[in-house]
Amino acid sequence: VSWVPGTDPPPTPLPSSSSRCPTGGDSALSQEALETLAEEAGFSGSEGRSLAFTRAASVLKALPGQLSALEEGQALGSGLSLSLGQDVLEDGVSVEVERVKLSERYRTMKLFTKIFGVGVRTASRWYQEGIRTLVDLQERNTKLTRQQQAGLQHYEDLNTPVERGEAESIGRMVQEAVQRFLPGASVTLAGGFRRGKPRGHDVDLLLTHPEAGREAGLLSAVCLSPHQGLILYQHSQENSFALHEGPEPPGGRDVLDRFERCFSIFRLEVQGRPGAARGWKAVRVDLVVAPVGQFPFALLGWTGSRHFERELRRFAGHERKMVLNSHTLYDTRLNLFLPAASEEEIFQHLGLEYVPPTQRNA
Ligand code: DCP
Ligand code: MG
Repeated sequence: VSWVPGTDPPPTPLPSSSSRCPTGGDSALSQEALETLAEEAGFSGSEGRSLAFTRAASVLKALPGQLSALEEGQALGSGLSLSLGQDVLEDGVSVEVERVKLSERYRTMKLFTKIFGVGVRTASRWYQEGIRTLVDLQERNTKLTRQQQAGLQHYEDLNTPVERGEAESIGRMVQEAVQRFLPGASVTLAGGFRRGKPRGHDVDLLLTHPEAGREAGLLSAVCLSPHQGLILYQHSQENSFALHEGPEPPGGRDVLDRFERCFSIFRLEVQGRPGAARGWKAVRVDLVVAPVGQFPFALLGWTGSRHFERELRRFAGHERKMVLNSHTLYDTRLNLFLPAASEEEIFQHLGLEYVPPTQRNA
């Protein structure tokens, strides 16, 4: 059974685990290999397969210590057998990963989707139009949104990891601006940095104020007025969440939440940057404003990882019949919202032991 890119494959039974393992004998099945396959599946519009690979990568990350290829194969079996064709199982995953990495489509899709503001659909359209490089994009006068123009202009910086120190100084810059407009408001570093990662692709900052309602409009003050020269790009979205709308997850599938939010690119002064002619660097910053009553949910939702969030929400739904999102937790059996003043209380409502941010990296 082999799969056709763009379609989800039929379930493939694993060869008996005692005779061979799904990694194709001794070919290394690494987390990176699985992530490449997940990415490639996403590029082909096959979200189911992409998710299966992501899950398998995550299982691999969580496995204790050194396992034999066979044990590894057994642990990953169910997720992988659904996603890899028989031919891949036989030839070895590493052969398949190499094929993917060398393919023109994968390489071009990767190049384009790394532009801020470019998703799989746009990248795929450009690929079909025969565009292959960033220079092609410029020379052909391809129509770009303002966001994509900024993404292209700062392509190199935005694809250079943000160091923790850089994230912290941006946090302080925002904190100062916020204090000027709304004394008492707080700024919290969320995302991967809160999970203890030393570097990340952007800086996720969560803003709130201890008095409900005072936080409204804070972003336009921070994003638009003070540091004209410091913000290279920004677009804001107003808060569109209303409790009376009920417990449904906010928005469509692609909409994470409905907080007042500012997607921006900051100009960060950096000293002694090796090889750089200029003393600054463009950094992606997401600013999100949460009313204090929703803050613990927003913090939990914006700390990630994406995989942790997905699994936690799935657990809430399947095991507890509750709807968890970045705004609220709703109990569908009791028909009520469960308030929480901290992340700890959310875990308590879910009947789970508290998981500290550094253990949410799966
Ligand atoms: N998030 C989510 N679903 C999305 C977008 C975000 O659950 N569609 C949550 C989980 C993420 C957090 O928001 O961890 C921040 O998103 P990032 O994309 O910034 O991811 P990280 O901060 O975890 O990683 P990175 O280091 O790449 O920034
Ligand atoms: Mg982040």
